[in-house]
Amino acid sequence: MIDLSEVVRLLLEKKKILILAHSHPDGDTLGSAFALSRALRAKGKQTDVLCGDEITKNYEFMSMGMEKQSFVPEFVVAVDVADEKLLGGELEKKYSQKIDLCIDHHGSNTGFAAISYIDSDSAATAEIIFDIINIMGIELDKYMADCIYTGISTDTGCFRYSNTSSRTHRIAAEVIDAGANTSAIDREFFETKTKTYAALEKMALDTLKMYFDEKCAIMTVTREMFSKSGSNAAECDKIAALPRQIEGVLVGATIREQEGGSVKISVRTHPPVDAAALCSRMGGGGHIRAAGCKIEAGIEKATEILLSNIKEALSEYDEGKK
Ligand SMILES: [Mn+2]
Repeated sequence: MIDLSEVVRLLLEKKKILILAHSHPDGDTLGSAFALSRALRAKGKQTDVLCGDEITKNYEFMSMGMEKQSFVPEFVVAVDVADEKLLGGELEKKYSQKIDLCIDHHGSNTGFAAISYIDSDSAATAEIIFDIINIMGIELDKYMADCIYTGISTDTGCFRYSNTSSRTHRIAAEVIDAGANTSAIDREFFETKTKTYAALEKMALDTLKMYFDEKCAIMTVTREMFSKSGSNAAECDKIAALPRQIEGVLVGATIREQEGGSVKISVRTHPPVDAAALCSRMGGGGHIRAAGCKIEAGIEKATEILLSNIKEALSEYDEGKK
């Protein structure tokens, strides 16, 4: 793998750089993309950020802070994108096999880009972007600071998840010194629920079931619940954190019904269960404590598949204890 100064050299030798975020965007992919975009513009580059899905209102401060530029890109960079498929329909079609560089922190990254810089020790891709900006010798402005803080805080559950390192806190300290509006960002992402999300959460919690000596909790979100609550996939990301919050639970999973008879599964684990390993058995991937997969089956069948894989993962652990 190339080192970060090589990544910086590659970026600085190009003039027109397109940055791609993953579909169903989160704070890290967008914060990383927009902070990098701003930094490259400070170096006199033309840049633009594209995302396959609409950018929701709580991230609008990022897109509205950077006017669109249109150009034919010389260099295409994907940030926080673990798999080309995660670019989403249109972008995947257009840029498949045409990504020059991927900057990411998913250990499960498929290596789809011509060049990849993957650091799975980083809690967020935004930590890597922070280092890139430093190497470029650019002073962080408030906009970049807000973007990077959003990426780091959202990927660490506001500095609570086990991926949070001393480096995470050091970078947070630096972006706070650069003017990041942490209290407003924390309030927006960790202390605020839309009414539609609250309604969805209530229905989803009603479906919660415990398995395997109550070490596993599973919640199901149907399409009907989306339409009844008025919520949508974009605002229901944080729902995946709920099952693991119950005491004694080592594996929390959320099954979300999709259009066309498939489901998306989000898995959150506590040690010693490896969420990425569990999801990779079902064709997905992610991080050690947070991962996901898609199953081409209805809720009932998908639940069976999920349960048998969780059972196996938990029994490996029980055997390890013997
Ligand atoms: Mn991330």
